Amino acid sequence: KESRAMKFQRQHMDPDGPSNNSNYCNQMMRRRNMTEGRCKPVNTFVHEPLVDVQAICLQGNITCKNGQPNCHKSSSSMKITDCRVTSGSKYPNCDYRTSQKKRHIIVACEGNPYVPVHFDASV
Ligand code: T3P
Repeated sequence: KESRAMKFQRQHMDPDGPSNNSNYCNQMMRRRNMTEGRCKPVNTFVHEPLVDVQAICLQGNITCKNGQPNCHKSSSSMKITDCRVTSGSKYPNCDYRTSQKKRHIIVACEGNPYVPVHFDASV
């Protein structure tokens, strides 16, 4: 079974990306299996080395949106792409808007090793 840490990597890690095109989210959301059963409404891909994203778990500790204490905010801004489903998108034809940004990211970490398992926000 896929661990929560592996699920984070599937849903949120693309160190070598993005291929700079407006179809990035349409392609990646499908390729990473986030368009099965429904179109996942919002999802962020991070374009930084995995070790740098894992290191966020040792950086500023903050409260997550759901009230849990295990969120961490990156000390540097990171290259990301936000994917947001368009208003006209109709499952199973999931249509996304692609927006590239540089932001601090907030992830939830769990386990031993203590690694990212959820993407909480970018700021
Ligand atoms: P997950 O917990 O699998 O990482 O909040 C619901 C989902 O939306 C959650 O999935 C994270 C995702 N999300 C992003 O990927 N980027 C964002 O900026 C926000 C707000 C949510």
